Amino acid sequence: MSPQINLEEEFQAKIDAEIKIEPKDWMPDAYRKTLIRQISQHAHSEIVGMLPEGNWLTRAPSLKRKATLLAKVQDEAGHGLYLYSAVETLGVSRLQTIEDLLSGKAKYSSIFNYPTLTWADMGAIGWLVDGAAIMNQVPLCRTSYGPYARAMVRVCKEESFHQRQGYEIMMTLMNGSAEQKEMAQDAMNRWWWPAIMMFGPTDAESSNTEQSVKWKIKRHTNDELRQKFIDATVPQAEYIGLTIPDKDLKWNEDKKSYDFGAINWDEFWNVVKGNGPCNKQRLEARNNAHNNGAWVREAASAYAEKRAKRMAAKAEVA
Ligand code: BYC
Repeated sequence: MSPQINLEEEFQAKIDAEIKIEPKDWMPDAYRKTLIRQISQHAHSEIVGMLPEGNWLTRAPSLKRKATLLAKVQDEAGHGLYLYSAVETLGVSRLQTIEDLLSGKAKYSSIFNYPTLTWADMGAIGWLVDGAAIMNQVPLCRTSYGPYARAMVRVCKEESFHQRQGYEIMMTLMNGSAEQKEMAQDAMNRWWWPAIMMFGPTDAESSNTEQSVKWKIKRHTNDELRQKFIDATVPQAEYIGLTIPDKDLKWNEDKKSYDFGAINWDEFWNVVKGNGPCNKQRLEARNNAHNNGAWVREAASAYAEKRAKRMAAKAEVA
């Protein structure tokens, strides 16, 4: 048996025994590559995900709403930072990872390429988008790569607060005037299907799931998580009087879950390929933010250089 095969078998045995893989452990190149891809896409999603909600910070209907939304958007920035740190432990530089986003080479979640047209969209995003994120990310607290799993624990606690604040916005609107109810239903109509698509292509079309499940990077398939999300969310919608925009949605007593209508995969791939309603706007905003922050990076690295020289001179004197 070649030493490589031995290493791979030992690696898989560790995964099967639920032992976490740590940065300095041996890992197959493909495992490292998959993690770099998934964690960096996840980090980019958190950062780009600040934009649609950031759009409403100056127009929140009260000081309390503004403070809550501000805290949520800041949490997303924090999530991005933990995740960029986790990617760095795999041997890629943060700058390279960020450049891949800015050039359009790297993917980020399709959901953030839709516009936020009304205040109710803040409710729909918190409830549905963060709700979908929790469904996907709670199992990631047990993902096989240690730094990713540990980052996800705090992320999930915060996502849970985000989901509740979103649902509470929807509930308030549904207890309000006819116009407010209409606004909430309109947001539901626009965000439901994109939220369902967030889980990624069907298992039959998903190129990465089988191997990622074997490596316990993913604990569930895309379709399993999508179904769990639908089953959990339909009663929440019914409770506050919202209608799910899917005429084929129906409880299936045999499988004890909901059947649902066909997903528009052409729309999904179109958005993933960069042609969604806001893709260009999102990348432009990120590039502008990066360029406007150049002086901060220069100042910080000049200071670091100066400090290193001072320390070296001190060491010489001593
Ligand atoms: N959008 O083989 P598959 C958040 C790509 S942030 C765009 O199933 P995988 C939040 C996929 O990358 C939410 N692309 O892939 C933030 C792959 O292409 P590549 C983000 C998508 O990786 C702020 C191809 O399609 N969450 O929650 O096994 C405010 C085939 O797919 C999407 C995460 O990133 C998509 N929706 O499974 C509020 C969680 N779906 O890379 C909320 C971590 C698929 O081969 N990520 N693609 O060229 C994951 O769990 C997995 O990466 C996915 C996809 C389930 C997303």
